[in-house]
Amino acid sequence: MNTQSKFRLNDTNLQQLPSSFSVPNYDRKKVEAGIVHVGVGGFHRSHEAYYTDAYMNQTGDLNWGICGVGLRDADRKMKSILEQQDYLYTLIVKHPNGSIENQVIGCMTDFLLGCDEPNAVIQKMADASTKIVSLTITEGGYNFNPATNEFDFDNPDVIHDLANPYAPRLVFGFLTTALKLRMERGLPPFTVQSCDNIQHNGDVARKMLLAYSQKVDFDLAKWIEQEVPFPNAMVDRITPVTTAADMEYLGGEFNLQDEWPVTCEPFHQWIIEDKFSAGRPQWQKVGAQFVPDVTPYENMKIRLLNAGHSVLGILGSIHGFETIDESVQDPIFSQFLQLFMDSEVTPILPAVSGIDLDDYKQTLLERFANPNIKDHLTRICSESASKLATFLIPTINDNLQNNGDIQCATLVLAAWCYYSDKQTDRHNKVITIIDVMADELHVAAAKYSLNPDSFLELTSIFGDLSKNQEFLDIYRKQTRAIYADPNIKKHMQLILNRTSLAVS
Ligand code: CS2
Repeated sequence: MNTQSKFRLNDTNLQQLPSSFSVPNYDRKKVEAGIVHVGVGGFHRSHEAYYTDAYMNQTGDLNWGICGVGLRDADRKMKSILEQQDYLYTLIVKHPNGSIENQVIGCMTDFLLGCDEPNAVIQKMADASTKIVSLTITEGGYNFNPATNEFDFDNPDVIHDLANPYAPRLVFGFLTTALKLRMERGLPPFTVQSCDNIQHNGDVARKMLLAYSQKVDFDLAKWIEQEVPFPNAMVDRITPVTTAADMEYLGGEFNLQDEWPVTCEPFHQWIIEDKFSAGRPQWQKVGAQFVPDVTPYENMKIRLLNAGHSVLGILGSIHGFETIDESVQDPIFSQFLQLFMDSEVTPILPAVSGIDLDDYKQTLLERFANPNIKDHLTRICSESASKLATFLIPTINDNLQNNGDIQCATLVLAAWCYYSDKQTDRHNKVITIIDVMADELHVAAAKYSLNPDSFLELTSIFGDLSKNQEFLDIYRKQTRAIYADPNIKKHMQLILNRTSLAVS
């Protein structure tokens, strides 16, 4: 343990870092912010900012710095830490063999807090130097009603934003006023680039922005419709929540005081539709891929990786596991995941050009097993209502239509009912559940003993599944079995036993 006093991460102290650290090789004072990014969390910092920093290191093109934006009070901490660190932070890349690469990311130039200075955010977006406004605002940030997929005008923040165009709360208020200013000033629009993990993320952003802007100004909405590109993208890099141990590691090993580093896996992937109104970084030089249509890549990633995470997450939580690597180390869990991917997802995925699905699935298992990425099931299971509705339930529906298998995916829903009802693992240990629908999920699931299908009545999640007899027969049998004995591995094993993958 190092006992010397620590030095803070900032521009001046970069030279004190050991040579094993990679640091920006470009002159940070010359970086211009061509990108405004809303939602600076771990994922933005391990993904888009990582690619942009790598791009600057490689090409010396300094026109694509990132001005971070947070909209809510909860973003104040990020702003204040990044400000103190000259907008630098450490990316701690953890390999499965235990080796660690530490990289200081330098492409962020500034950070604005929308709830304190909304006009500064609007003016920054409206400025001619801004070419791209990118977003990681989570599914909830898109403000659609999950039952109808339409923009939710009943949200009190939307009502507030319509009345206060220069002091909005939600991203659509900011984008609309900034684009209006650009239209009035005769400037080209910026590209709206969603980096959220939702299918057709660009199309969703577009639909929501058009709905909102139509209420503000019809001509503006027409202009947005015709001029603003919203490229869809598939984004991927497993980024667990930063822990105190990550900071202690930097302090203990290197005397470095970084108050909010990011830990992630080495793997990263970014597949983007090439539609940009005012230029873009040549991210392909550092591994991003530009394609005409991202749909098959998104489907593959969401249905295998994200759904796979939920399979391990829900079942693993009931078993009493805490992290993804711990779950996937268990042969029953890894074989169950493999069976889910092979027999329920692969048959319904269209071929993906340039990708060998067997390799992709093998790599997924290896990524999940990375023992140095302690990805907690609390993060994986957070917002399961929206995740399962988009990552898993469509797979069940597709299989029901194609006479495919639904045993594994249905077991996850049956287990999720038990999990939402009891909110404990099989040993009665309380599970932390983070979900905007947590109360509704609990209320619906807790009626199980009165009505075994009560959980399925949440139609904004399950759609019409409760009307499908084939699904119902399996779901009822599985829930009954789990309520009788929450030893979830037993039920997974039963499904495995019916296949050649049975654990001997
Ligand atoms: C995870 C994702 O919680 C989740 O939904 O599956 O955050 C996952 O780690 C990322 O999509 C990986 O790119």
